[in-house]
Amino acid sequence: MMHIFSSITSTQNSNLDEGAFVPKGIDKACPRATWPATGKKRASVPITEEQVRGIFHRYDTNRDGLLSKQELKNAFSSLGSRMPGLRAWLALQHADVNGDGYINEAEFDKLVKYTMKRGYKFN
Ligand SMILES: [Ca+2]
Ligand SMILES: [Ca+2]
Repeated sequence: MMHIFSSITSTQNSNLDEGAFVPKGIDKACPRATWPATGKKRASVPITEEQVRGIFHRYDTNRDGLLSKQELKNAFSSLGSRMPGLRAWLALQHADVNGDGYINEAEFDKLVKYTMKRGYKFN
C-alpha cells in the first residue's frame, strides 16, 4: 500500500540523518496539490518499511544486533512518537517473542510490521 509514495520517499532516503527529516513540505499552501487521492488531508509522507528498518538499525547504538527497550525508545522518539517509552514497551510486548526483553534479528520483522501499522509519518 506504500507503493504510491515510493517514488517520493526514495528521494529522501539519502538524507535520513538525524534532524534531517523531511521539512514541512506539502501543506495548506497548495490546496489543489495533485497529491495522490489517498493523501487527502495528509500533509506528511507515510514512512516506508525501508525507512523503519533503517531507523531501527541506526538506533542499535551499541551494535550488539539487539534492540533494547532504551534503543527502541530512542527510535520511536525519532519516529515522532509522543510516548516513546510506552511505545517501546508495547512494541516489546508485541514483537519480543522469546521474552528476553530485546528484539533480535528473528523478531525484527515483527517489530517493523508492528511499527508500520502505527502509521508513522515524516512530517
Ligand atoms: Ca543494541
Ligand atoms: Ca527477544
